[in-house]
Amino acid sequence: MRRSIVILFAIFSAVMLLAIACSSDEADPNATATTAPPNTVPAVDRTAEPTPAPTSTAAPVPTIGATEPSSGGAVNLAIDVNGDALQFNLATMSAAAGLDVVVTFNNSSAFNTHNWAIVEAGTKDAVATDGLTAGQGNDWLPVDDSRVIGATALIGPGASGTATFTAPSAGTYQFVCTFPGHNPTMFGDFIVN
Ligand SMILES: [Cu+2]
Repeated sequence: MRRSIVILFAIFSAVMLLAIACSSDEADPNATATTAPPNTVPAVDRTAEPTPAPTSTAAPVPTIGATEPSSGGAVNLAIDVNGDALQFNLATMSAAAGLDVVVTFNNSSAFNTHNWAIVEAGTKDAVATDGLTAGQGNDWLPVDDSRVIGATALIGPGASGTATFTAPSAGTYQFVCTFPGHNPTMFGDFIVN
């Protein structure tokens, strides 16, 4: 009897040791949590994000010109504004020397009154300043001024008008709107070739 108790105790002890051993071998959920990689947010590669295109207010810079008379012996050129911005829709116009030129200025602005004048190179701001003295009654243009080769009258929003002149000798001239405050941004080159 005592022997059997010793055997039972030995078996019980073995089972307990086995149980302890097994429990230590079992995967510990807490242990896996501590050995798991830190719960990090994937880094965003911001250099891969598209860069927004810069918003530009620059006007398109097309060119129109003619070296041959369109019809009736005159060159017909058309120009407009860049919406309601104080800009023409053309950066450059051209015509051949000696030709009769008719520039039709269609002022499609909803708000602004403009004019169009071709002037000697480098004089667009001085002409506009002298146009202030001449006043609105003279279309904001100096009267009988040799720097002004041709010009339209003042043209209200939605209206159009023309300037007629003979293209001068070859060279680069300027065109400008002399309405007060417009000449800093509303101008371009008129190339006579
Ligand atoms: Cu203007």
